[in-house]
Amino acid sequence: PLLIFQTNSGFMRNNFVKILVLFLLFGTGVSAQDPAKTLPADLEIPLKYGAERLEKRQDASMRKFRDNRLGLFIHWGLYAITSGEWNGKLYDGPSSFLLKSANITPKEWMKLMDRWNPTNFDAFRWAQMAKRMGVKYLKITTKHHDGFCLWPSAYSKYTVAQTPGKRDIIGELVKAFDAEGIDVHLYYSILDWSHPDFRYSIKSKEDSIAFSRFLEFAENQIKELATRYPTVKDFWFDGTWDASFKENGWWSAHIEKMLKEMIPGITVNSRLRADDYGKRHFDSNGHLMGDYESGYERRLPDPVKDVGITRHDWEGYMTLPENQWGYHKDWTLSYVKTPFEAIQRIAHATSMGGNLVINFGPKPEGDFRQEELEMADIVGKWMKKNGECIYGCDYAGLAKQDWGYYTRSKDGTIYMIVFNIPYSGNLVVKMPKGTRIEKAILLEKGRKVDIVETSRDEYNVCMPVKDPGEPFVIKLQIEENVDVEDKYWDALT
Ligand code: 2OX
Repeated sequence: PLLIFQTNSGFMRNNFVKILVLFLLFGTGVSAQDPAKTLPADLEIPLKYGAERLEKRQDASMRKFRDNRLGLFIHWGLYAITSGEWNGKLYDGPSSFLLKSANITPKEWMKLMDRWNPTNFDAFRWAQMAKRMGVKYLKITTKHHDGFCLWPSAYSKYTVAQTPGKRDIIGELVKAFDAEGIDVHLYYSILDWSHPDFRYSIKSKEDSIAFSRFLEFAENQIKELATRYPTVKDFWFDGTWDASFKENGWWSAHIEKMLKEMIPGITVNSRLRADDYGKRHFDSNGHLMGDYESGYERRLPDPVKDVGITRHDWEGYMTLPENQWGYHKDWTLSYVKTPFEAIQRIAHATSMGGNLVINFGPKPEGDFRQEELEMADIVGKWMKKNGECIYGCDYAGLAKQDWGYYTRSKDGTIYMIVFNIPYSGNLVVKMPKGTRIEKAILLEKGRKVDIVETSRDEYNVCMPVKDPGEPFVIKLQIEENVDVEDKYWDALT
């Protein structure tokens, strides 16, 4: 039926066809996070605010972003003071949503500012903890949805400067983390519950004028952050899902361009971006906007079904409880992930060519909770031993096996990160045609591990130890372009 339309000429008709084709290909239910199906070039619709490029960025800053692999998210703000409780009632949703869930007015909420005085906050201690944990970057909330700013912004009256604490939290963190050689990424929420000009949708001329003023305010703050903290490596935007924002895709393209002019090499997340038609993350032609996909929040891509994500850079986000970002006093309300579960997610992300960011929500005084310190400690110890299978590593291109995850280093070494030990004691590896496993070595002890070729391009890697007591890593040295003697018979079926 499409061919009939295509015999008609004219630009409008042509675009109509393209949009129709887009609709037929993508439907309407495709989530922004789906690795994109792409169109043949001649079916693409012209976009002013779509993707900047079709391939991964390969410059030094992007390579550093990618090689970092493990990051620490910190959500800190007034919600830490409430710790999930309002007027004696405990709310089990995210403490950072208390303003909404407890129906608190911004004016009432901002009275918490009188109690912001984090006397135990020591940016250097935070940086040392991050170093011990093995994270290569920090993502810090400069302004969360409530609008409270952790830096003394000239454009808001809701900032640290108007609290008893006074200190510029962002400034101190940038200084301390820079000194430790840990990259700093700035989180900024567009969604703002306390700014009078914020709108969820544009229903009138007045809304339109107010939201334009709001975008100007946000731009001023973003510019202010980039000017005050020029050593930061990334801006991470959140709260961009509302209709008002989606109708202003031009602004998101403008902000990306502005930041890239202000701070050469800077990276921005796909969540910043909407295109001409309000399509987010991936543009109307299916191409990733921003520098990396940022939709895997509190979940990770399926290692088999979502393997298409390996075509893009991406970053996933993990909370310790089911859904708490800021400090909440009661962690019995949901399951809390253990350090080994976090380590499994780190391996999972790297094995699919992505980064993992683990979130902590410090207490109002500036201390981390016990569970977080323990997480930092155990993750750090594991990374210290096994980090070479994570940092600088990528998708290995091999079929997922039940024992765990593969990663591949730049020199071509394959890592097997083993989480599940089979009863047989044999770890199955299926190699591509024309390659051969030359040698298998236990990463930690450097000891040789037995390998048995079991059939065409298939091997058993024999379990080197009975119970290692923690996830362990086997390195495979691979020989490529080998002419394998054809000793196997294919089945006739
Ligand atoms: C989810 C459902 C309804 C409204 C908002 C959300 N939401 C908020 N999803 N994610 C967020 C923010 N992103 C995380 C990184 C946190 O900052 C969280 O507040």
